[in-house]
Amino acid sequence: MARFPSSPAFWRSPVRGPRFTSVLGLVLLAGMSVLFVTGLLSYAAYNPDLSQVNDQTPDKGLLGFYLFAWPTDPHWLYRLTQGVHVTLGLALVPVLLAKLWSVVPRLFALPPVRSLAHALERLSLLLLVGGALFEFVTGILNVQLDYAFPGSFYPLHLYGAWVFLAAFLAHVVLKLPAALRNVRALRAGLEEGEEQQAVSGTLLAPDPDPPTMSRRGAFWLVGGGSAVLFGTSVGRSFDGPLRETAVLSPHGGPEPGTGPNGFQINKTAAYVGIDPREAAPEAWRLVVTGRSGTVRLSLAELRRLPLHSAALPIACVEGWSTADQWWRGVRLRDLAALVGYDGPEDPPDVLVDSLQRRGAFRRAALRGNQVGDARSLLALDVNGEPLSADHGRPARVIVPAAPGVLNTKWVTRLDFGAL
Ligand SMILES: Nc1nc2c(c(=O)[nH]1)N[C@H]1C(S)=C(S)[C@@H](COP(=O)(O)O)O[C@H]1N2
Ligand SMILES: [Mo]
Repeated sequence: MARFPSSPAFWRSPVRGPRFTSVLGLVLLAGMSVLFVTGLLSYAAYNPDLSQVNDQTPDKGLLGFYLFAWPTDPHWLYRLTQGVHVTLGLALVPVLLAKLWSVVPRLFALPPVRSLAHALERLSLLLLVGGALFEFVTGILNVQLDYAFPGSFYPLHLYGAWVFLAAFLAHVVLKLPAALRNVRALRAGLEEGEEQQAVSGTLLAPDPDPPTMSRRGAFWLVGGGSAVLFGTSVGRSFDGPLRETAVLSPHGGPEPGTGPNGFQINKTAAYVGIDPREAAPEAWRLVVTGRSGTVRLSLAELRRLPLHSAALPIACVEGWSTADQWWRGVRLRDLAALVGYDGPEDPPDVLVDSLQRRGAFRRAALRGNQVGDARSLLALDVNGEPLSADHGRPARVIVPAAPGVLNTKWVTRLDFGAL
């Protein structure tokens, strides 16, 4: 019988046991909760309910119940929430794998279904394990491999998160009491005894092999794996030599070089097919539309409007971000005022269009609270120099606290109040 995985005696690792599983389970309970919350925040940060332009899951229905106007303060908000989401997600990979390994005998236990309740529990486990693996795989592919998906990442990762959450809640309700009991017994230094075995069924190997590693050693291995992933990822949220430590992370794009424009680039002008003639300062025109009509501005005319500065980061959904850069340009709200929004009312939303004709990204919608912030700019300069071609020359949007994807580069048109 011991030759078949359905027999408890088939599983011989002395590391397996309710305590090992419980400790990992509690770490995942805390970690996955943070991932879930930061993930939902990331979705809200896109202004998905503002315009179809921003959102590719228009049929999200009730799942959008919690959406709110993403604030512009503190200006590093998305840098923090998304840095935590991606870095923590990567660091939890060893914990997730160890947890799944620790309970794998359960997968084979016979009979497969003992009762209706047992059948429902197994179904929830299928959704739990499937959901967790799906979220980790789609998330990691997105940050490592530049959106390698059939269809869009956002709906897959969003719907997957809700399926996972439903199963996760059921699992926590069923298992948390036993997990806490096991960990308390561990801390009290009790021998792993009959009670835990009764609670947790087949996890302790009835006929263990001699240990090659203590359980403490196994915890160190998992924790060490997490620490290595953390240490080789966290640098993507910083500039300079720290970014170089993010050896497992693609650095977000081509090497940005040095000088005022020497910070992270997502996609280059050449990559997205920007025609250098269209983006040339003499040929380029900005079209601004609004309540009172349409205004066309050359770059020289734009530079004669009041110019303002703001220190703001770029924070990408992929988890990397830059430190604050000094942007200088025309306030979005001043441009809105040119086309009829100069009264005391709330600032309008805006649809931003770019010169880009290739690839998925061309346009973005910003909400009134973002347009109205004095730090939201149509930037012409960064760190004291005109924007480089790759950072969006001649003009790009920069908004405090917003995800990088809303900071449209190579802007050609702003439609205020159009949504
Ligand atoms: N037109 C256009 N604007 C764009 C993008 C793009 O692909 N095309 N990428 C966005 C994304 S996803 C990010 S993270 C930021 C990156 O800005 P940077 O390359 O200047 O760092 O630009 C945003 N603006
Ligand atoms: Mo991005």
